[in-house]
Amino acid sequence: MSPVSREVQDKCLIITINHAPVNALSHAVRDGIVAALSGAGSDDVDVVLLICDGRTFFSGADISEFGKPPKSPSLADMIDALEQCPKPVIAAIHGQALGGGLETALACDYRIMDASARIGLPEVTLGLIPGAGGTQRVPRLAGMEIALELAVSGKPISAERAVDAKLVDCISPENLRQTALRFIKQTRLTKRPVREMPVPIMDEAAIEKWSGFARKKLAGQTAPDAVIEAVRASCQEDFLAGLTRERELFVDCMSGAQSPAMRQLFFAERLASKLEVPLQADPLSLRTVGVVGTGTMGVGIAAAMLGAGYDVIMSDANTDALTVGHDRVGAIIDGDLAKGRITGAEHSGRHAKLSKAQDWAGLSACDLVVEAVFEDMEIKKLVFGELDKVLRPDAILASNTSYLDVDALAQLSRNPERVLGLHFFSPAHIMKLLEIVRGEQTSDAVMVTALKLAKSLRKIGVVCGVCHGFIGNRMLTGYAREAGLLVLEGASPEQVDKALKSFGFPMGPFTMADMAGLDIGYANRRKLDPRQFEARAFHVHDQLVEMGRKGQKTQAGFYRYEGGERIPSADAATSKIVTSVRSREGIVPRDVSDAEIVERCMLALINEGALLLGEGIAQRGSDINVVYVNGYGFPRWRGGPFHYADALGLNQIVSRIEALADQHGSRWWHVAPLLRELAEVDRSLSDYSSAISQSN
Ligand code: T1G
Repeated sequence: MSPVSREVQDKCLIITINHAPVNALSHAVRDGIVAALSGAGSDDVDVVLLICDGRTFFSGADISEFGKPPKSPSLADMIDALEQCPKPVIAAIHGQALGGGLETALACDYRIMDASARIGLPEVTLGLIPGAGGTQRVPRLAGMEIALELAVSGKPISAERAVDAKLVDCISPENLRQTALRFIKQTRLTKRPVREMPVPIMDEAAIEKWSGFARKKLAGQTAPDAVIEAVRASCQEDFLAGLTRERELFVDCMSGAQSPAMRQLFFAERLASKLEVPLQADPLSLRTVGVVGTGTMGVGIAAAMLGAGYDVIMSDANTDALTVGHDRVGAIIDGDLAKGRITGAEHSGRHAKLSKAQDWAGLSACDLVVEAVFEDMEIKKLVFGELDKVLRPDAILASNTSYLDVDALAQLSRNPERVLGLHFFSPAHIMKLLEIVRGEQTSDAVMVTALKLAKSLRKIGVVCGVCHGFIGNRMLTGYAREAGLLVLEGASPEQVDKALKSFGFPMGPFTMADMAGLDIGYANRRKLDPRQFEARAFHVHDQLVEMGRKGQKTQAGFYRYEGGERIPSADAATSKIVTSVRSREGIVPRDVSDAEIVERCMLALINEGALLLGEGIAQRGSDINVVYVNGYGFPRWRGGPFHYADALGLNQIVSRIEALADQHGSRWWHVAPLLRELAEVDRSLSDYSSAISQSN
């Protein structure tokens, strides 16, 4: 059945689209709208109303159709049909009109928008540019500044801003359909195609501003420059020439390597929070969340929970720390109000939902408690033991541990099935990634509840099994190991950081280590079995810590940080330490190329990821892309470690790892069995799923 229906009411042809889940402009929708418009020529029709059922107006072109043979009518054909319709067309927008959805509305003669709706051009987040006239129509209606803001930032704007910018004619305070029909009755409607509006005035200042934004915030991505070029073309050429230029630039982006990488991530991020083997369990109800430990992580977790509407009770053995932590959460709420992110009502509501427990019993009403105390198993065991006594048997007990054995913690509970890991990433109220660590005994109901919690927090919940470091931190050990060994062999920390920053990371491993605190890794390594890691790779790290150089927090680590600033400067003291460690190890430094740095760090990351995927710690390969892009700064336009590996070619990776084993020994350089297996049958790491492999 077609997702497009039509009816004529008071000489108004109402075309209604209902194409779940988000009214993407799939072929059936395009075809249905073009067919419906053919009825507009009738004398019974004076005007056309285009409106969507469901939760939103068109969310854009159907991304899942990209890369497949195009099916007519194309989006451009549909947009032409709207613009050439002999009767005035009104678009009624609710939810979000995004990408091709907004471009469809711009091909209409009038636009009405629900007060809570938003419009945007997010194509750049997919490595694309608007390809259906958006870069030409928005500047004609609203000027270059807003066109560049929408198309380069990719962020939607509110109905209020849309009306101010003259992209939309009026806001509907309530029932959108009634408002639209009333507007039609009260307005002398004419055809007013945007393409006939005057050529926009060039705004070089806006181009410079948004080019600077792209260089800073979207470094390495090619779509931002392409979209700026397309918007620029709207001012220099007639409409059709501008449309042609937009099309050329769109095709360039579509056929490049970055868009497939970013589109793959779009779907991977939505797939990550689904279980390969669905669970038949209902989620538990969550209303009150306890957070134990009020350091940076605890504060972020509390703020995130408040932002999702939960009541939050904070607890800390140290009452001063509890007061400080509680006040820091309050400051985050106040900051959100000051920045206009929340309303006054939300601000006071969040403060009202935040409280402090004076003792363990103060947490007894919690439906979920997340412990975010110091990363020490003995301390965590103590906390779990106390919580287990005061919580209801069906209350969920979660650890925010980033490495430790969740199963060992579960053994301390009378109800181990209620225990799991919820590994947040700092700052927890901002970072989107949440590793949901499933213990051996974690119940289905707790897992389903955790996935629902992640969605309510607007985080990407990635399910993983129990191992040291779960997915992200386990892969990080290989990456950090190679970085450390490369410095021993002859590279400087600055060179390693620079090479990986050029690859696309926001910062290199040594800058990151300084930021996290070198003493954290130092303490963790002392708890590990020496066979579990390459101690040599961290001798410089250890010596720095023993000298009191713990990183940013002490204004010196691998780098120096002047005057409390966070800007790293190379430090001769570090070079001296590197030299002394090399001579102590009997290493004669050699030239190390940037290419070798990138290769060894990437292959270590990929191989460790393939090991843990083969062990079933991750459900699927694409989850590892999601974790590394959203938790560790892997460049989004490269799609994640496994997308990058698939692009390099798994056979190439296998042979390079074998060559590195010949050169550096096979203690760490041994090809993961799954990697070798997939290479042999020419399959993809990103597409691998443990469930599929079990069924095959
Ligand atoms: N195409 C296909 N599927 C889509 C889709 C789209 N445009 N948008 C969402 N989905 C699926 C998604 O995969 C998920 O599927 C379900 O809908 C719910 O999505 C020519 C070239 C609209 C803000 O970039 O931003 O137009 O997992 O979980 O959190 O110039 O979806 O349920 O199977 O995200 O409520 C431009 C992308 C396309 C918008 C809703 N448009 N979508 O968020 O739900 S390119 C976009 C979103 C284009 C033209 C260009 C969000 C949303 P499943 P969800 P949500």
